[in-house]
Amino acid sequence: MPVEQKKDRVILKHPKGSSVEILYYGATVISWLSVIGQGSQPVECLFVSSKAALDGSKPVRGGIPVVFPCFGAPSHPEHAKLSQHGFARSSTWNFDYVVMDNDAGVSVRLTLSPTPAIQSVYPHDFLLSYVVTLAEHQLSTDLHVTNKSDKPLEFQALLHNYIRAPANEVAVSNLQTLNYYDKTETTEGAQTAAKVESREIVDVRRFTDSVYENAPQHYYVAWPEGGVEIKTVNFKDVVVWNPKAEAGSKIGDMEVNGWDHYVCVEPGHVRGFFSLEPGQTWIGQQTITSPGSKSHSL
Ligand code: TA6
Repeated sequence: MPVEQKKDRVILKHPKGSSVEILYYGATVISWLSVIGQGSQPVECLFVSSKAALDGSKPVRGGIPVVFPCFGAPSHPEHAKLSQHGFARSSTWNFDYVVMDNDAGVSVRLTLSPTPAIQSVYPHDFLLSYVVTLAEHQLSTDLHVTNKSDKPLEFQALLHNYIRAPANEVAVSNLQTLNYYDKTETTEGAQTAAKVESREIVDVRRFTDSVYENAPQHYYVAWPEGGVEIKTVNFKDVVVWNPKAEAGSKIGDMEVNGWDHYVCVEPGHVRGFFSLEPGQTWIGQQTITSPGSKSHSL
């Protein structure tokens, strides 16, 4: 069955063996099993902490959380009542319909409209839709934001990818010469000055929390036994994050040494706010390809 709807999630299965699992809570992709070689067993490409809550009690620690309408601590006057990373990842989305179901791929659409809980903290009328598409070796996740109100909707959006990888051997490329903001140096809310990325290859051997601005929207995340390629549209910025023990040990739902098993490479529009005119729709797209990932055993 290519699309299996369950009580709290939907599971997409590709005829060649890959699969993806999406919780309705947060529209959070919590598993992407991708087939690597012909006839090989699918490999899990995403990291979810063994201590993650999957019952809707709090945002999932791992997978692909959807960040909207603010990234990080709220800074926009309209976001004053929101929690870090906004409400999209902690709201229950609706299964809308199957977009595609054939040998090329399986795709579903989920939606989120203002619930009473959202309306109590956020003044805008909007429609979010999230289209998740599974191909044999690729996962695409597209966020559509429609402004249903009569005034401009100013937002940030980001796809918080937890890529399963041996963190100390990861190399993220295509970031050289970009301006970035080092959040490991900021105190609460303080802004750091921009740095310029001088490295051809960015690693996460130490605590890393870097917000790259005006990025190329095409990244390689490589490690000795595999890697993924990320291509995006409209996500002008990208964040690279790994808390290491320094910050990771303070994260309540992070498994012990969990930070050794992932790197977050997060396409977003997070420097500044996108202003969406009434009635208009903005679409941020990403496609992650697992060309040669081999199993990364924990
Ligand atoms: O995207 C990186 C980041 O903004 C880090 O600063 C860290 O806070 C991470 O997100 C996780 O945030 P969370 O609210 O999920 O604990």
